[in-house]
Amino acid sequence: MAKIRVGLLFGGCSGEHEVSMSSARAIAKALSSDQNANHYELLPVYIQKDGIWQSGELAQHVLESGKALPLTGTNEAYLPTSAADAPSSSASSEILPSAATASKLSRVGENIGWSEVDVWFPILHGPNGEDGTIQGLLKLMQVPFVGSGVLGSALGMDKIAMKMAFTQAGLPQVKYMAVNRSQIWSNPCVFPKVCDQIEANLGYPCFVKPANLGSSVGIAKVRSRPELEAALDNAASYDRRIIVEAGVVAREVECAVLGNDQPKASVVGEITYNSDFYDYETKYTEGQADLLIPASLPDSVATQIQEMALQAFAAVDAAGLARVDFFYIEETGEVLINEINTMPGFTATSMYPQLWAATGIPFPQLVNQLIELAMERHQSP
Ligand code: G1L
Repeated sequence: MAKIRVGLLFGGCSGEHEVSMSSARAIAKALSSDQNANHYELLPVYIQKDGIWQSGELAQHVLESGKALPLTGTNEAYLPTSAADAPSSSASSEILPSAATASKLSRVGENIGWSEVDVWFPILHGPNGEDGTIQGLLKLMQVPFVGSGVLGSALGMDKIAMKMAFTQAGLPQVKYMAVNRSQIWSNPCVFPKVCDQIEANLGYPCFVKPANLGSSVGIAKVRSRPELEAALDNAASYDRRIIVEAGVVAREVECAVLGNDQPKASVVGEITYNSDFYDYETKYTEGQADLLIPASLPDSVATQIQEMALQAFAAVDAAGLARVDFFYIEETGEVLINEINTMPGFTATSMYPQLWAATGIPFPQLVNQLIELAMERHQSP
């Protein structure tokens, strides 16, 4: 049987370039594992931090080395063999365009072997990858891709729209308020009123977050009016839409979902960390957060979390996979949904694959299933 050609789209313009890289490397490794190597052929496509697309040997090299490309110069030195060794610059430029030429070519994806790909793995995060834009592109091209479509990806990215979908589905959440950049910046009469409302409705501590960023950039925990004002101003520099959430004292538990129309929920895991709250630093610094799988919870609570995870998955029209994060308030037994992540961290040590490993689906098999789910959804959208 012919091999399935898997396009691995990774890197990207967001702050999560490195996470994307390590997730892509883990997926690439799974696809070339003993049990998978005969079934799949890998076609890596790398998006540089400046948005330039690279395929072929260059992308392969980035994937293998795990190192981002520098943004200036011709990148020829970074090619492992033939192109870098080519005798004359004119000859090598035929094999690999200079950065300037490449930007003209690859911005529109001209040198990418689009038609050679059977299924895409869009391992991208942030404003230009997880908000449904890449999914829209792949949908227009009519090729199967892993994960949620345009709607699910967009709702999974915008914290305000996500919470509205959860409210509509009857899922309990922490109190929150949506704020616009214009309420913070444009009108000096409006801003104090907005802050008054936040204080009255949510109190301190509360969390200020840009609505639309995949990472934790621009997030702040605030405990006073001056901190609130500064945090709103700062968050407004990242996004037009800002969300303020009431702080809760709770355990943070997560559940993985896998499937399309009949999705399954994994065992529940817990995350604990050393810093005051889960910031960008903690999120990506090895050893600062600990995963406890399965979480030590009463059975009834674990079951409730799994049910809520499946409801959340359906509420945002997710597909393929999602990690759903919750607050568990031990004193009252309450479970609140925090957020759904339609593109969770996907390294071998990330929560999502670990949850499935503990539920009986090892990493390579998980990658297999995701590809099958992508094909299935493409056939009956
Ligand atoms: F393609 C999948 F499976 F849908 C997928 C896409 C993206 C899985 C995981 C991710 N993860 C990310 O993109 C990342 C945010 C962890 C790296 Cl940037």
